[in-house]
Amino acid sequence: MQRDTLVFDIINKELARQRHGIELIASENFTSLQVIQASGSVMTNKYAEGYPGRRYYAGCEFVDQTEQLAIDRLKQIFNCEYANVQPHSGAQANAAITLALLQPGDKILGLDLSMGGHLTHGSPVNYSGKTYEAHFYGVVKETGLIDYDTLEQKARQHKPKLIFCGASAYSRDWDYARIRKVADEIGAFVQCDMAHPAGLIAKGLLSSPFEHCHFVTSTTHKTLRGPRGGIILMKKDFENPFGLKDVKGNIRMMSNLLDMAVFPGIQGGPLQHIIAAKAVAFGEILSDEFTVYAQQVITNAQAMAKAFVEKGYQLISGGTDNHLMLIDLRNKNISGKKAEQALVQADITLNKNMVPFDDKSAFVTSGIRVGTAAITTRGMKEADMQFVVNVVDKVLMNADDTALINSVRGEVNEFMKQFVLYPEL
Ligand code: DSN
Repeated sequence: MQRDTLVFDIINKELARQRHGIELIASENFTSLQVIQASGSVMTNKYAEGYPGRRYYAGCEFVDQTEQLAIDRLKQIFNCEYANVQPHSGAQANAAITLALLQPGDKILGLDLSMGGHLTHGSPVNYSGKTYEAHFYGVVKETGLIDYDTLEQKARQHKPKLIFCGASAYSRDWDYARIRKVADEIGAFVQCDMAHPAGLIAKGLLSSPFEHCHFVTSTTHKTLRGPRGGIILMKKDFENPFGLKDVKGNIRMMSNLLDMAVFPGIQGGPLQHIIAAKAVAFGEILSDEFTVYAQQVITNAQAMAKAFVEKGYQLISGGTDNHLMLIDLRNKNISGKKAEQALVQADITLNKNMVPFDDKSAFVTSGIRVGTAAITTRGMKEADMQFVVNVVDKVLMNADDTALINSVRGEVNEFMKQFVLYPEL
Protein backbone atom coordinates (compact mmCIF):
# COMPACT_ATOMS: atom_id res chain seq x y z
CA MET A 1 0.00 0.00 0.00
CA GLN A 2 1.27 3.45 -0.88
CA ARG A 3 2.16 5.70 2.07
CA ASP A 4 -0.76 8.07 2.67
CA THR A 5 1.30 11.24 2.71
CA LEU A 6 -1.83 13.35 2.69
CA VAL A 7 -2.86 12.09 6.13
CA PHE A 8 0.66 11.91 7.58
CA ASP A 9 1.47 15.43 6.43
CA ILE A 10 -1.58 16.62 8.32
CA ILE A 11 -0.52 14.64 11.42
CA ASN A 12 2.90 16.29 11.24
CA LYS A 13 1.26 19.71 11.09
CA GLU A 14 -0.70 18.81 14.22
CA LEU A 15 2.54 17.78 15.94
CA ALA A 16 4.08 21.15 15.00
CA ARG A 17 0.98 22.95 16.31
CA GLN A 18 1.26 21.12 19.62
CA ARG A 19 4.98 21.91 19.87
CA HIS A 20 4.75 25.63 19.05
CA GLY A 21 1.74 26.59 21.14
CA ILE A 22 0.73 27.09 24.74
CA GLU A 23 -1.95 24.51 25.52
CA LEU A 24 -4.34 25.75 28.17
CA ILE A 25 -7.40 23.62 27.38
CA ALA A 26 -8.13 22.20 30.82
CA SER A 27 -9.21 18.79 29.51
CA GLU A 28 -6.10 18.17 27.39
CA ASN A 29 -2.66 16.82 28.09
CA PHE A 30 0.37 15.30 26.32
CA THR A 31 0.81 11.56 26.83
CA SER A 32 4.22 9.94 26.99
CA LEU A 33 5.67 8.54 23.79
CA GLN A 34 5.15 4.99 25.10
CA VAL A 35 1.43 5.69 25.55
CA ILE A 36 1.29 6.87 21.91
CA GLN A 37 3.21 3.79 20.80
CA ALA A 38 0.85 1.41 22.60
CA SER A 39 -2.19 3.19 21.18
CA GLY A 40 -0.69 2.99 17.69
CA SER A 41 0.15 -0.71 18.03
CA VAL A 42 -1.05 -4.01 16.49
CA MET A 43 -3.50 -4.36 19.39
CA THR A 44 -5.83 -2.32 17.17
CA ASN A 45 -6.29 -5.40 14.97
CA LYS A 46 -7.87 -7.60 17.62
CA TYR A 47 -11.52 -8.30 18.29
CA ALA A 48 -12.08 -9.14 21.95
CA GLU A 49 -15.75 -8.80 22.86
CA GLY A 50 -16.11 -9.95 26.44
CA TYR A 51 -13.66 -9.65 29.33
CA PRO A 52 -10.26 -11.21 30.14
CA GLY A 53 -10.64 -15.00 30.27
CA ARG A 54 -14.19 -14.90 28.87
CA ARG A 55 -14.11 -13.63 25.29
CA TYR A 56 -16.26 -14.31 22.26
CA TYR A 57 -13.18 -14.60 19.99
CA ALA A 58 -10.11 -16.82 19.82
CA GLY A 59 -6.55 -15.51 20.08
CA CYS A 60 -7.16 -13.17 22.99
CA GLU A 61 -4.31 -14.39 25.22
CA PHE A 62 -2.24 -11.22 24.84
CA VAL A 63 -5.03 -8.66 24.90
CA ASP A 64 -6.23 -10.49 28.02
CA GLN A 65 -2.85 -9.77 29.60
CA THR A 66 -2.81 -6.06 28.77
CA GLU A 67 -6.43 -5.59 29.83
CA GLN A 68 -5.83 -7.41 33.13
CA LEU A 69 -2.72 -5.31 33.70
CA ALA A 70 -4.73 -2.13 33.09
CA ILE A 71 -7.43 -3.31 35.53
CA ASP A 72 -4.94 -4.32 38.23
CA ARG A 73 -2.91 -1.11 37.98
CA LEU A 74 -6.05 1.04 38.02
CA LYS A 75 -7.37 -0.77 41.10
CA GLN A 76 -4.00 -0.22 42.77
CA ILE A 77 -3.94 3.51 41.95
CA PHE A 78 -7.30 4.15 43.57
CA ASN A 79 -7.31 1.26 46.05
CA CYS A 80 -10.55 -0.11 44.58
CA GLU A 81 -12.23 -3.48 44.39
CA TYR A 82 -13.64 -3.05 40.87
CA ALA A 83 -12.43 -1.44 37.66
CA ASN A 84 -13.67 -1.58 34.08
CA VAL A 85 -11.23 -0.16 31.51
CA GLN A 86 -13.33 -0.74 28.39
CA PRO A 87 -15.44 2.43 28.09
CA HIS A 88 -14.43 4.22 24.90
CA SER A 89 -14.92 7.59 26.61
CA GLY A 90 -16.11 9.26 29.78
CA ALA A 91 -19.54 9.68 28.22
CA GLN A 92 -19.71 5.90 27.61
CA ALA A 93 -18.65 5.24 31.21
CA ASN A 94 -21.46 7.46 32.45
CA ALA A 95 -23.94 5.86 30.06
CA ALA A 96 -23.05 2.42 31.40
CA ILE A 97 -23.83 3.47 34.98
CA THR A 98 -27.23 4.87 34.06
CA LEU A 99 -28.03 1.83 31.91
CA ALA A 100 -27.16 -0.53 34.77
CA LEU A 101 -29.17 1.38 37.37
CA LEU A 102 -32.05 3.25 35.81
CA GLN A 103 -35.17 2.81 33.73
CA PRO A 104 -36.25 5.45 31.20
CA GLY A 105 -38.11 8.20 33.02
CA ASP A 106 -36.26 7.68 36.31
CA LYS A 107 -35.05 10.83 38.03
CA ILE A 108 -31.45 12.01 38.16
CA LEU A 109 -29.86 15.06 39.79
CA GLY A 110 -26.67 16.72 38.54
CA LEU A 111 -24.74 19.96 38.34
CA ASP A 112 -26.22 22.23 35.68
CA LEU A 113 -24.11 22.35 32.51
CA SER A 114 -24.19 26.16 32.54
CA MET A 115 -22.76 26.09 36.10
CA GLY A 116 -19.83 23.85 35.24
CA GLY A 117 -21.55 20.46 34.93
CA HIS A 118 -21.28 17.95 32.10
CA LEU A 119 -23.56 17.07 29.18
CA THR A 120 -23.97 13.49 30.39
CA HIS A 121 -25.25 14.56 33.81
CA GLY A 122 -28.74 15.28 32.44
CA SER A 123 -28.41 17.97 29.78
CA PRO A 124 -31.57 18.10 27.61
CA VAL A 125 -29.47 17.75 24.44
CA ASN A 126 -27.81 14.55 25.70
CA TYR A 127 -29.19 10.98 26.00
CA SER A 128 -29.13 11.48 29.80
CA GLY A 129 -31.58 14.35 29.66
CA LYS A 130 -33.68 12.74 26.94
CA THR A 131 -33.96 9.34 28.65
CA TYR A 132 -34.24 10.33 32.31
CA GLU A 133 -36.06 13.07 34.19
CA ALA A 134 -33.18 15.40 34.99
CA HIS A 135 -33.03 17.92 37.82
CA PHE A 136 -30.16 20.26 38.58
CA TYR A 137 -28.26 22.07 41.30
CA GLY A 138 -25.83 24.90 40.71
CA VAL A 139 -23.33 27.12 42.48
CA VAL A 140 -23.91 29.97 44.91
CA LYS A 141 -23.83 33.26 43.01
CA GLU A 142 -21.77 35.16 45.57
CA THR A 143 -19.12 32.49 46.17
CA GLY A 144 -19.07 30.35 43.02
CA LEU A 145 -19.07 27.27 45.29
CA ILE A 146 -21.40 24.27 44.90
CA ASP A 147 -24.81 25.11 46.33
CA TYR A 148 -25.14 22.12 48.65
CA ASP A 149 -28.28 23.55 50.25
CA THR A 150 -30.08 23.51 46.90
CA LEU A 151 -28.64 20.10 46.10
CA GLU A 152 -30.16 18.75 49.34
CA GLN A 153 -33.44 20.54 48.79
CA LYS A 154 -33.79 19.20 45.20
CA ALA A 155 -32.79 15.72 46.34
CA ARG A 156 -35.52 15.71 49.01
CA GLN A 157 -38.08 17.25 46.66
CA HIS A 158 -37.51 15.04 43.58
CA LYS A 159 -36.04 11.90 45.15
CA PRO A 160 -33.76 11.03 42.23
CA LYS A 161 -32.40 7.49 41.98
CA LEU A 162 -28.95 8.79 41.02
CA ILE A 163 -27.09 11.93 42.09
CA PHE A 164 -24.12 12.99 39.98
CA CYS A 165 -21.24 14.98 41.35
CA GLY A 166 -18.14 16.07 39.48
CA ALA A 167 -17.83 18.81 36.89
CA SER A 168 -16.04 19.96 33.78
CA ALA A 169 -15.55 23.58 34.83
CA TYR A 170 -15.33 23.77 38.63
CA SER A 171 -12.07 24.77 40.27
CA ARG A 172 -12.79 23.68 43.87
CA ASP A 173 -12.83 20.45 45.81
CA TRP A 174 -16.09 18.61 46.60
CA ASP A 175 -17.85 17.68 49.84
CA TYR A 176 -18.66 14.10 48.87
CA ALA A 177 -19.70 13.13 52.42
CA ARG A 178 -22.45 15.75 52.41
CA ILE A 179 -23.84 14.45 49.11
CA ARG A 180 -23.77 10.85 50.32
CA LYS A 181 -25.63 11.84 53.48
CA VAL A 182 -28.64 13.20 51.61
CA ALA A 183 -28.46 10.33 49.10
CA ASP A 184 -28.73 7.81 51.95
CA GLU A 185 -31.65 9.76 53.37
CA ILE A 186 -33.64 9.47 50.11
CA GLY A 187 -32.30 6.08 48.95
CA ALA A 188 -30.29 7.39 45.98
CA PHE A 189 -26.99 6.25 44.51
CA VAL A 190 -24.11 8.70 44.14
CA GLN A 191 -21.84 8.78 41.13
CA CYS A 192 -18.75 10.94 40.93
CA ASP A 193 -17.47 11.83 37.49
CA MET A 194 -13.89 12.73 38.42
CA ALA A 195 -12.72 13.10 34.80
CA HIS A 196 -11.05 16.47 35.33
CA PRO A 197 -9.17 16.10 38.63
CA ALA A 198 -8.63 12.28 38.53
CA GLY A 199 -4.83 12.53 38.31
CA LEU A 200 -4.76 14.80 41.36
CA ILE A 201 -7.13 12.51 43.28
CA ALA A 202 -4.88 9.56 42.31
CA LYS A 203 -2.07 11.18 44.28
CA GLY A 204 -4.19 12.21 47.28
CA LEU A 205 -3.99 15.92 46.47
CA LEU A 206 -7.77 16.40 46.55
CA SER A 207 -10.54 14.72 48.57
CA SER A 208 -11.23 11.16 47.54
CA PRO A 209 -14.72 10.42 46.21
CA PHE A 210 -14.26 6.69 46.76
CA GLU A 211 -15.32 6.53 50.41
CA HIS A 212 -18.63 8.24 49.71
CA CYS A 213 -19.67 7.57 46.11
CA HIS A 214 -21.04 4.22 44.99
CA PHE A 215 -19.60 4.68 41.50
CA VAL A 216 -16.72 6.72 40.12
CA THR A 217 -16.14 7.34 36.42
CA SER A 218 -13.42 9.20 34.59
CA THR A 219 -11.82 9.87 31.29
CA THR A 220 -8.19 8.79 31.04
CA HIS A 221 -6.76 11.64 28.98
CA LYS A 222 -7.05 14.72 31.18
CA THR A 223 -5.02 14.93 34.42
CA LEU A 224 -4.55 11.13 34.26
CA ARG A 225 -2.42 11.82 31.13
CA GLY A 226 -3.34 8.60 29.35
CA PRO A 227 -4.88 7.84 25.97
CA ARG A 228 -8.36 9.13 25.09
CA GLY A 229 -10.86 6.85 26.86
CA GLY A 230 -13.02 6.12 29.90
CA ILE A 231 -13.05 3.99 33.05
CA ILE A 232 -15.50 2.89 35.77
CA LEU A 233 -14.51 2.19 39.38
CA MET A 234 -16.13 1.04 42.61
CA LYS A 235 -14.35 1.18 45.94
CA LYS A 236 -16.47 -1.76 47.10
CA ASP A 237 -18.60 -4.08 45.04
CA PHE A 238 -22.11 -4.72 46.39
CA GLU A 239 -25.18 -6.84 45.70
CA ASN A 240 -27.27 -5.37 42.90
CA PRO A 241 -30.29 -3.51 44.23
CA PHE A 242 -32.73 -5.26 41.87
CA GLY A 243 -32.39 -8.80 43.25
CA LEU A 244 -31.18 -10.11 39.87
CA LYS A 245 -29.81 -13.65 39.96
CA ASP A 246 -27.57 -15.61 37.61
CA VAL A 247 -28.49 -19.03 36.14
CA LYS A 248 -27.25 -20.78 39.29
CA GLY A 249 -29.54 -18.67 41.44
CA ASN A 250 -26.70 -16.58 42.89
CA ILE A 251 -27.44 -12.94 43.36
CA ARG A 252 -25.52 -10.87 40.80
CA MET A 253 -23.11 -8.31 42.12
CA MET A 254 -23.16 -4.70 40.96
CA SER A 255 -19.85 -5.35 39.16
CA ASN A 256 -21.65 -7.91 36.94
CA LEU A 257 -24.32 -5.37 36.04
CA LEU A 258 -21.71 -2.73 35.23
CA ASP A 259 -19.65 -5.11 33.10
CA MET A 260 -22.81 -6.12 31.24
CA ALA A 261 -23.86 -2.50 30.82
CA VAL A 262 -20.54 -1.68 29.09
CA PHE A 263 -20.56 -4.87 27.00
CA PRO A 264 -22.95 -5.92 25.56
CA GLY A 265 -25.06 -3.01 26.87
CA ILE A 266 -23.60 -0.04 25.04
CA GLN A 267 -20.40 -1.20 23.35
CA GLY A 268 -19.15 -4.02 21.15
CA GLY A 269 -15.47 -4.81 20.74
CA PRO A 270 -13.22 -2.98 23.18
CA LEU A 271 -10.40 -0.82 21.78
CA GLN A 272 -7.53 -3.09 22.79
CA HIS A 273 -4.81 -0.70 21.53
CA ILE A 274 -6.25 2.00 23.80
CA ILE A 275 -6.57 -0.45 26.70
CA ALA A 276 -2.86 -1.34 26.27
CA ALA A 277 -2.08 2.39 26.28
CA LYS A 278 -4.23 2.81 29.42
CA ALA A 279 -2.14 0.07 31.08
CA VAL A 280 1.04 1.99 30.21
CA ALA A 281 -0.39 5.27 31.50
CA PHE A 282 -1.58 3.63 34.73
CA GLY A 283 1.93 2.28 35.26
CA GLU A 284 3.26 5.82 34.88
CA ILE A 285 0.71 7.15 37.38
CA LEU A 286 1.97 4.68 39.98
CA SER A 287 5.45 6.23 39.74
CA ASP A 288 6.92 8.89 42.04
CA GLU A 289 7.53 11.01 38.95
CA PHE A 290 3.78 11.35 38.49
CA THR A 291 3.39 12.43 42.13
CA VAL A 292 5.77 15.32 41.45
CA TYR A 293 3.89 16.13 38.24
CA ALA A 294 0.46 16.20 39.91
CA GLN A 295 1.73 18.47 42.67
CA GLN A 296 3.28 20.80 40.10
CA VAL A 297 -0.03 20.97 38.19
CA ILE A 298 -1.67 22.45 41.30
CA THR A 299 1.28 24.71 42.15
CA ASN A 300 1.19 26.07 38.59
CA ALA A 301 -2.58 26.56 38.67
CA GLN A 302 -2.34 28.53 41.91
CA ALA A 303 0.51 30.68 40.58
CA MET A 304 -1.46 31.30 37.39
CA ALA A 305 -4.64 32.16 39.30
CA LYS A 306 -2.71 34.66 41.42
CA ALA A 307 -1.18 36.27 38.33
CA PHE A 308 -4.60 36.61 36.67
CA VAL A 309 -6.13 38.13 39.82
CA GLU A 310 -3.25 40.63 40.03
CA LYS A 311 -4.16 41.77 36.52
CA GLY A 312 -7.77 42.35 37.56
CA TYR A 313 -9.31 39.17 36.16
CA GLN A 314 -12.34 37.77 37.99
CA LEU A 315 -11.96 34.11 38.81
CA ILE A 316 -15.11 32.22 39.71
CA SER A 317 -14.74 31.30 43.41
CA GLY A 318 -11.66 33.54 43.54
CA GLY A 319 -9.09 30.85 42.79
CA THR A 320 -8.48 27.15 42.39
CA ASP A 321 -7.85 23.93 44.32
CA ASN A 322 -7.19 21.85 41.23
CA HIS A 323 -5.76 22.20 37.72
CA LEU A 324 -8.22 24.69 36.27
CA MET A 325 -9.78 28.08 36.68
CA LEU A 326 -12.87 29.67 35.22
CA ILE A 327 -12.50 33.36 34.38
CA ASP A 328 -15.41 35.77 34.00
CA LEU A 329 -14.34 38.28 31.32
CA ARG A 330 -17.27 40.65 31.69
CA ASN A 331 -15.17 43.31 33.46
CA LYS A 332 -12.66 43.06 30.59
CA ASN A 333 -15.28 43.77 27.92
CA ILE A 334 -14.52 40.76 25.77
CA SER A 335 -16.63 37.63 25.24
CA GLY A 336 -15.30 34.11 25.68
CA LYS A 337 -15.75 33.50 21.97
CA LYS A 338 -13.73 36.51 20.93
CA ALA A 339 -11.06 35.72 23.53
CA GLU A 340 -10.71 32.15 22.26
CA GLN A 341 -10.48 33.33 18.64
CA ALA A 342 -7.90 36.04 19.37
CA LEU A 343 -5.73 33.74 21.49
CA VAL A 344 -5.61 30.97 18.91
CA GLN A 345 -4.04 33.46 16.48
CA ALA A 346 -1.21 33.79 19.00
CA ASP A 347 -0.88 29.97 19.24
CA ILE A 348 -2.51 29.94 22.69
CA THR A 349 -5.38 27.48 22.90
CA LEU A 350 -8.09 27.47 25.53
CA ASN A 351 -11.85 27.26 25.38
CA LYS A 352 -14.64 29.71 25.82
CA ASN A 353 -16.87 28.66 28.69
CA MET A 354 -20.13 29.80 30.21
CA VAL A 355 -19.72 31.23 33.69
CA PRO A 356 -22.38 30.71 36.37
CA PHE A 357 -25.42 32.97 35.75
CA ASP A 358 -24.07 33.87 32.32
CA ASP A 359 -26.09 36.31 30.24
CA LYS A 360 -24.52 35.08 27.00
CA SER A 361 -25.23 31.85 25.10
CA ALA A 362 -23.00 28.76 25.13
CA PHE A 363 -21.79 29.79 21.64
CA VAL A 364 -20.58 33.20 22.82
CA THR A 365 -20.11 32.93 26.62
CA SER A 366 -18.76 35.44 29.11
CA GLY A 367 -15.83 33.34 30.20
CA ILE A 368 -12.83 31.21 29.47
CA ARG A 369 -11.61 28.02 31.13
CA VAL A 370 -7.87 27.66 31.66
CA GLY A 371 -5.94 24.59 32.83
CA THR A 372 -2.35 23.73 33.69
CA ALA A 373 -2.22 19.94 33.12
CA ALA A 374 -0.73 20.16 29.61
CA ILE A 375 1.76 23.00 30.17
CA THR A 376 2.99 21.24 33.31
CA THR A 377 3.70 18.14 31.24
CA ARG A 378 5.68 20.41 28.88
CA GLY A 379 7.89 21.19 31.89
CA MET A 380 6.65 24.61 32.96
CA LYS A 381 7.09 25.65 36.58
CA GLU A 382 5.31 28.31 38.65
CA ALA A 383 7.74 31.05 37.52
CA ASP A 384 6.62 30.44 33.91
CA MET A 385 2.99 31.20 34.77
CA GLN A 386 3.70 34.94 34.75
CA PHE A 387 4.81 34.76 31.10
CA VAL A 388 1.69 32.78 30.19
CA VAL A 389 -0.63 35.24 31.93
CA ASN A 390 1.22 38.21 30.40
CA VAL A 391 0.79 36.95 26.84
CA VAL A 392 -2.85 35.95 27.40
CA ASP A 393 -3.55 39.39 28.84
CA LYS A 394 -1.73 41.19 26.03
CA VAL A 395 -3.87 39.40 23.44
CA LEU A 396 -7.15 39.89 25.29
CA MET A 397 -6.51 43.61 25.79
CA ASN A 398 -5.64 44.02 22.08
CA ALA A 399 -7.92 41.46 20.49
CA ASP A 400 -8.42 43.48 17.28
CA ASP A 401 -4.75 44.33 16.76
CA THR A 402 -3.53 41.71 14.29
CA ALA A 403 0.03 43.03 14.17
CA LEU A 404 0.38 42.87 17.95
CA ILE A 405 -1.13 39.39 18.09
CA ASN A 406 1.33 38.24 15.41
CA SER A 407 4.20 39.55 17.49
CA VAL A 408 2.84 37.74 20.57
CA ARG A 409 2.70 34.55 18.50
CA GLY A 410 6.43 34.99 17.79
CA GLU A 411 7.10 35.39 21.53
CA VAL A 412 5.02 32.30 22.32
CA ASN A 413 6.77 30.15 19.69
CA GLU A 414 10.19 31.25 20.92
CA PHE A 415 9.26 30.63 24.56
CA MET A 416 7.95 27.12 23.82
CA LYS A 417 11.22 26.01 22.21
CA GLN A 418 12.67 25.37 25.68
CA PHE A 419 9.88 22.88 26.53
CA VAL A 420 10.75 20.09 24.13
CA LEU A 421 7.84 17.87 23.07
CA TYR A 422 8.37 14.42 21.55
CA PRO A 423 12.00 14.89 20.45
CA GLU A 424 11.95 11.34 19.02
CA LEU A 425 9.17 12.15 16.54
N1 DSN B 1 -15.24 17.91 26.81
C1 DSN B 1 -14.65 17.70 28.10
C2 DSN B 1 -14.06 18.95 28.65
O1 DSN B 1 -13.48 19.69 27.88
O2 DSN B 1 -14.15 19.19 29.83
C3 DSN B 1 -15.59 17.11 29.03
O3 DSN B 1 -16.04 15.91 28.50
